[in-house]
Amino acid sequence: FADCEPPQRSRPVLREVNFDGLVGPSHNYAGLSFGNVASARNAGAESSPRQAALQGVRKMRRMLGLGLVQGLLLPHDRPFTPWLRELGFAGSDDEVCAAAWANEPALLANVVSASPMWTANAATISPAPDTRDGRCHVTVANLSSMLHRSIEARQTAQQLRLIFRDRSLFAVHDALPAKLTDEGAANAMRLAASHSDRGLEIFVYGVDNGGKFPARQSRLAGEAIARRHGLSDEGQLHVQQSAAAIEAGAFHNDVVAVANENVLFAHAQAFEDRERVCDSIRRRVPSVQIIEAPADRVSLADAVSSYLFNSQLVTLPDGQTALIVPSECRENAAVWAWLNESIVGQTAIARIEVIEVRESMRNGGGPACLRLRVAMSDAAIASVDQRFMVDEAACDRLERVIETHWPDRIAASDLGKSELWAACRAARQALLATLGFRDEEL
Ligand code: SUG
Repeated sequence: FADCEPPQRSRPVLREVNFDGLVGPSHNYAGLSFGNVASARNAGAESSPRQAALQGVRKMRRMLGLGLVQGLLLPHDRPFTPWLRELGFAGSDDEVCAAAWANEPALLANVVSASPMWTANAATISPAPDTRDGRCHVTVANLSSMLHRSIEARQTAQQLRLIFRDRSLFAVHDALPAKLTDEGAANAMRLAASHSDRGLEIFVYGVDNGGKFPARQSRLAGEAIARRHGLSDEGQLHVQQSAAAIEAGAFHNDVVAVANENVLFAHAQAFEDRERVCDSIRRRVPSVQIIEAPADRVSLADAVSSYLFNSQLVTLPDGQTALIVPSECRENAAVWAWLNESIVGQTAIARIEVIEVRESMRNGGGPACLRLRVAMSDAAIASVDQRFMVDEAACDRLERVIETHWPDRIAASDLGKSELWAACRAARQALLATLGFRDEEL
């Protein structure tokens, strides 16, 4: 009987690839992100770059073990002296760093930061089914709200152009002008019947209205991205993040909401105009399942300290939806009780996996911050530069290079030491050599 049916128009099946940021050898706690309460709380504490990077690789292994497709983005060149040279510091690399440290330690801290590890902030992605020309569009984030993060765009663009090199399948756009503050996929969500279907892309922006913390994503940035990516009017929604969420320390939307296929998992106070937002989503994605945490079960403070919504919400190969939560969720009684009593098995979320990314969490970066998700067809996956794809053997290689070269500890006073700068450069060189990159490529 099936044979008599008209042939279905072929529509490629898309799978989500998570590109995790490998934690760089300079990972430290410099308290650089105003409005990010974890970054402020841990300012000056001793970090462990080696542990941080190993935690990241273990996370990638867990994802592979779940049958998911995994990629990675590389740590940037740190300390990034070209930026200090633009500010007028001169001499050898070490002289430039020493002069910056003597002049204003914060300047050096900016170019030492390992912040490119949070690849949810690398770019905004519009998968092929959503765009006018049928290509996957990528806009590099300018990250212009925070000085240390504004340094990232150039090196990020370079990597993304290497990865998504097939121009018949991908379009990589440069960052927007700095005034249109843009923090990438951390403030964008996509809802669709499935990854392969045309989706609704939700851009979440903040408004500065005299609160104590800055809004880091502008409405104009989301609108510009939707335009340059060629999204239809029905395929985009621009939503205001609630001022209460920003004030509680949700400096990105992905601290209070996450979406996957037709599931939206969010705190009830994530958006400014909750009813209207939910209504328009339901109208445009009829199959949507909205799972909300009520404030009387999970307060905004609990959401921010546990990073419940910074979990990865993923579809497993058997079709089940899993929530990959940071271990801090298990340590928060309210969050853990709510998840187990009301969510797992009672909603679309069938399963919870707990992972440990404590070193990153202490800078305000949970599991979802550490990954850039890109829904791609198998042909598109095959077209990417395979040096950025990760399997078990690649994890082995990464662990070996991290164990050999990543600093064990970094204390605040180490940032000004030439031994640390040399160690960071050598570690990155060893990584690039291990993965087969030539110097001039990155
Ligand atoms: O931009 N922390 C990052 C954390 C980014 C988390 N990303 C997402 N939510 N998607 C930030 O605030 C702290 C660096 C320091 O203080 O040393 C920092 O940059």
